[in-house]
Amino acid sequence: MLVTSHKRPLPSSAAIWPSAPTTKLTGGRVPRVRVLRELTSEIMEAVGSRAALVAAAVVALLVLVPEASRADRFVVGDAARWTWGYNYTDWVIKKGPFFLNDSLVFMYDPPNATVHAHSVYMMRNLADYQSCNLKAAKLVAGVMQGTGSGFEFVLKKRKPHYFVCGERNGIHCTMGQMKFIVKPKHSSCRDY
Ligand SMILES: [Cu+2]
Repeated sequence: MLVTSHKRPLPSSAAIWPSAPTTKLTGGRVPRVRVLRELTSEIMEAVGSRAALVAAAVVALLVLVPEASRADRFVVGDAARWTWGYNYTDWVIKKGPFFLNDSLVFMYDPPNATVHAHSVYMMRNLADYQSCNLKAAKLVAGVMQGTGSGFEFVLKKRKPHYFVCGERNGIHCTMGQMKFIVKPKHSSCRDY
């Protein structure tokens, strides 16, 4: 029990029964309200740390859950997934706007005899993006990372993200249209 775990003894064993007549507690000299107050403070001390934790958890849930539940998850290309020839620039226009903490899921099969290998790179700037120049690009997900439930990229920064497929020296980017730009907006700009 909470009270017995406390190191100091309670003011009176009868105090755990606030409904008991006050005459039995102190001969009727101490008003019941004082006994109740002592009891309350004892219990508050005993459970104080736990109560604080619970309160903090409740506050955290209230603050975090609505925020987290507002983040959306997008499978890049929807049913087409991450593949040669799909127009991802159109897809972005159709799906946007995107917000901070939304996530993009890249799904693609590992390379085999019949399927192109794909990957995800991030270009450093617009010029590299436009020319599909991969020299300074950063690898985001390799050819094996799009399998299963896909590779999830969470939009954490409010900057333009220049995504491209880096396969065949940029040919998937230039000829295959495997490129798109996402600049997430701040979550407070969300309409709903
Ligand atoms: Cu590709």
